[in-house]
Amino acid sequence: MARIHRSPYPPVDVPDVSLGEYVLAGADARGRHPALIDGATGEEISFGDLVDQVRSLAAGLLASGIGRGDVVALVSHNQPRYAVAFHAVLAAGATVTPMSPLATEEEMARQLRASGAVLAFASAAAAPTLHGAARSSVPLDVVVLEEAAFDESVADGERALATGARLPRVGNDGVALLPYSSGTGGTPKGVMLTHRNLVAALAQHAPLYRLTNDDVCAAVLPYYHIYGTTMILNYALRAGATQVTLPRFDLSGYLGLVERHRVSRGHFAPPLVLALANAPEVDAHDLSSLRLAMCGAAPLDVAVAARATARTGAPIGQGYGMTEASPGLTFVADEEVGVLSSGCVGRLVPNTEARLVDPATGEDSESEGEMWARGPQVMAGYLGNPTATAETLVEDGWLRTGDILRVDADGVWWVVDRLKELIKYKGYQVAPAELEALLLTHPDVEDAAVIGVPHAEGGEAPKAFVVGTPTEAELLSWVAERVAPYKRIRAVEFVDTIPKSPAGKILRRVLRNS
Ligand code: 4UW
Repeated sequence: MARIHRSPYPPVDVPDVSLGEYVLAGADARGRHPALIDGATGEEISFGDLVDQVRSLAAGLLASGIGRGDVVALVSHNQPRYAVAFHAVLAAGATVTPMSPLATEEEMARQLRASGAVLAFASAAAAPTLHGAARSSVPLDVVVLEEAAFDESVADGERALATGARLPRVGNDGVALLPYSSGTGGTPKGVMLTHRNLVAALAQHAPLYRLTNDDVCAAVLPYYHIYGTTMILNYALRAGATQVTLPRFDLSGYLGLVERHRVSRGHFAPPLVLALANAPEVDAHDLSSLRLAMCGAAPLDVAVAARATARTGAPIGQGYGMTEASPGLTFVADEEVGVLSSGCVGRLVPNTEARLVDPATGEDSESEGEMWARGPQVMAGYLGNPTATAETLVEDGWLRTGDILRVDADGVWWVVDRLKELIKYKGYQVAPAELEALLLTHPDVEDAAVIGVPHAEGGEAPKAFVVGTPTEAELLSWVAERVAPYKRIRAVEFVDTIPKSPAGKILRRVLRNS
């Protein structure tokens, strides 16, 4: 018998509007209030300017033939224009596929091909790699966010609007965002998140995560990851809060930014909490503006969290979820941060149900098992991959998370273990299957398997077991040339054979215990 756990919060209404309409609803009225500030250059976009630029760029995109059904890649570090490009693509009726600007040419080419992207917005730093990807396999135009061509597209659109061009009604049933995730196994797949999924994700947090237009957020976690997209970029825009962007995380940059801009709310991942807990320079900064912080994307060590709180003054609450759930499933509500144990991940967000299924028996368990979740934030499926979709979205719309969770009698949840193959390096997804496939293309590698092992800075990191003759140093640098930095293999062990089941499946547990 299914044992269904339900959110303790009253259901929220998920309005029937597009993501852009929902997120930018109050923006016009906010006028000159700063929406986004570039922490590196000081460049600022107000809410009023953001709406104008989004509308103009959307009209420019429509005039150049981009619209409903098209996919546009967005490949950039955090900067204010990220928000303009993101919402303009959506306002034109098209879909954003986000990607790390540090991805290699082959990684970019793969996602461009798989998503069918017809245009890309890129940061100046990512543009050369993207041009390379476009030349080698996927012809597409690249508009660089920091260059004049971007301003010209906005100006073209402004003229088009002035002479009567209209933006389409976007609705909420289409795919707004197509991030890539390996889900519960295999290689990265396009996660189809509809406008409705993403509006729901924001609406579901509204009673729990109370940002106002007095809040200032530091956007250091990348917008291209679902945590950054939903919990920072779109949440802060909807709430009228100001977000200050940093191109990449470095502790000094972050601390200086909190102090200078009086950042009120922390959006953390475990490596940032670790740095706040340990680095001496934290004490040299006035962090008194930070009133509350959230953390997610990977397991948080309770002792480390307590040390970070002691030094910053900000209690830390966790959220838990995954790309396939837009991403939030559980969350520690503001008023319970510092009240509930910092090791827990809070309660089920509104309109969300969960089951705990024993992976050994397939039976529902009362308090611990693989979490299956259901709610309006759960993806429509994987693009062009009905097999993976059917394995992940099982009967009656339950999303298999691939994580083992526990719930107590008060409805408070803990992440206990990860069942799926995914490795999380600093909160970023690393798919073992992707690294294994790459290793097998090395001429001197006969067989290979990859697992996650504990890593001081990254939480965990990929380790390869290899049958073959290359040296460790050679193999590490060969892989490093071919993958984004966060996917690098950090250790190699040479073995005689890779343990496999009779069906040929790698026995990772055996490797883990070896
Ligand atoms: N504790 C332990 C956690 C936790 C965790 C995620 O890259 P993805 O697909 O997605 C994310 C989502 C992060 C996120 C969700 C909800 C939320 O409120 C928030 O802000 C505070 C951030 O990273 O990886 C999904 C996988 O990451 C692990 C877990 O294995 C999950 O399936 N994970 N959050 N708090 N592990």
